Amino acid sequence: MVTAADSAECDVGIIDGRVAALGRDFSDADRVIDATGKLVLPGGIEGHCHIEQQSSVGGVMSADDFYTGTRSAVFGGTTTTLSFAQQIPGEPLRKTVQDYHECARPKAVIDYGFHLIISDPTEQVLGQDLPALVADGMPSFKVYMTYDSLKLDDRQMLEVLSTARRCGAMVMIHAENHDMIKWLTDRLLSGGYVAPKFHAISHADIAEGEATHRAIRLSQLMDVPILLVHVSAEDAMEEIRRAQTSGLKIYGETCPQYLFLTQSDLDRDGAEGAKFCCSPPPRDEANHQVIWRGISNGTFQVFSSDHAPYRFDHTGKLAAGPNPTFPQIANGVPGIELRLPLLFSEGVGKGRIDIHRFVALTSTNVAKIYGLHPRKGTIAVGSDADIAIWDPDKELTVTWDLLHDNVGYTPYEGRQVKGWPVMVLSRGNVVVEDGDLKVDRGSGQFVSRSLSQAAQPLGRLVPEMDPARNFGADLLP
Ligand code: DUC
Ligand code: ZN
Ligand code: ZN
Repeated sequence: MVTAADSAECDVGIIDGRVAALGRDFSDADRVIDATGKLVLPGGIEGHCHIEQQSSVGGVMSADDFYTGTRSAVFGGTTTTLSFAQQIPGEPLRKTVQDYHECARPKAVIDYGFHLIISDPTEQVLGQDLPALVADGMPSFKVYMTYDSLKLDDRQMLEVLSTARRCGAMVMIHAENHDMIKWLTDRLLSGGYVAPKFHAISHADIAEGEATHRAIRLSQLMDVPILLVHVSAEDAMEEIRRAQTSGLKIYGETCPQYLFLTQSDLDRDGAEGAKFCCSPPPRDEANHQVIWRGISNGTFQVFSSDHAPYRFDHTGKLAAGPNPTFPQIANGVPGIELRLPLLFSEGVGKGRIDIHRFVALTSTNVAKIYGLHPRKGTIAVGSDADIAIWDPDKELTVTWDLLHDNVGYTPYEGRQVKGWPVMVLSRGNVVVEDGDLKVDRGSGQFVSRSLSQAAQPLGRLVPEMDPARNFGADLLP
């Protein structure tokens, strides 16, 4: 049995869905699962995925609903998902969230929660709706610095950060410089450079670095922690590292596509490259090494899939036609099922990280940052019995046929992996066993989350925000 901190050769006793005891030779159980020779780990927590949500480009619906999305997650060792509830401008935020609840409740096979996406931070939203939803167990939201339909300007970002500080919520930030991307896109299109591979050129590495720097400074002015999501490259990563070294509460997330895919994957025949278009885009092998460094030295606390699944047909990647120009392609790659096996195989298996860091990155830190710990993210007395039993020696060649999503392809086709979850429990119920799903649709439950320590302000004010040094002006929320 392994957690982020410890390992022990022991039995795990489960009563009423929770871990009741850790010890030896618990014999009088209704059911005994023999995990000899296996690793018993906390179930993964997927902190970033898009399920039954429209794409930010083209507005197409994701290929996975809450049934196929959570089914795919659990076969890969994940027992909780946090997907997004995306604000629809003009519609009350609570109504939007209710709609996502209605989608998830009858379908999810594991527990789930929602982060809010705020694209229209009106006074009503910031003053009333968001604080109410935070109090209702959704203490995290995402904002975008790019995409025409989602982008907030710096002033709006400050208002959102100020609200987060007031309510104790965690803000996730998609950091890319919108105008750099737009300018590059326009120049590429007018030069006739329209193929999917030019998506990677338009979303320049320095556009991510610049916006990451700016997001950190905005959060510093407001004295509120932030989490930079889907970090792809050295420039952005070093901004985060520098901020952390100076003592700021800045968190970082990265994803499999920044370890295993490159921009060359976008350079395939016809529209095939569209399968690999995500934002930020995959970079190059040198950046893979950099991202591994950030995973092993603790710059990244969270490893997520950013599962944003679109089929390679008219419902998804090819919604604009069989040969879309790069800005017409829905952004995102699938990965919810392979997130843990890829990191286990290449990280733990190849000695880049130890098993405790693996658990921290994929489960415990996610639980801590988003207010799920200690109920989830660990195996401890009183925690939910969300458990993945891993065979560390099981070897597989990835092919989409093995997976349980509704996407029709995987960007990781043909990769060899060693280590696979062979049995998965959610609140003590066996969900996956012998390659079969053992529960019905709707067996997952919404998890109400609490405020996390990670999201609470540092209390370190820049001079201009500090009444002791700004002639007594009271500016903070
Ligand atoms: N941002 C995400 O978080 N996911 C998919 C695409 C995007 O831009
Ligand atoms: Zn994003
Ligand atoms: Zn995403």
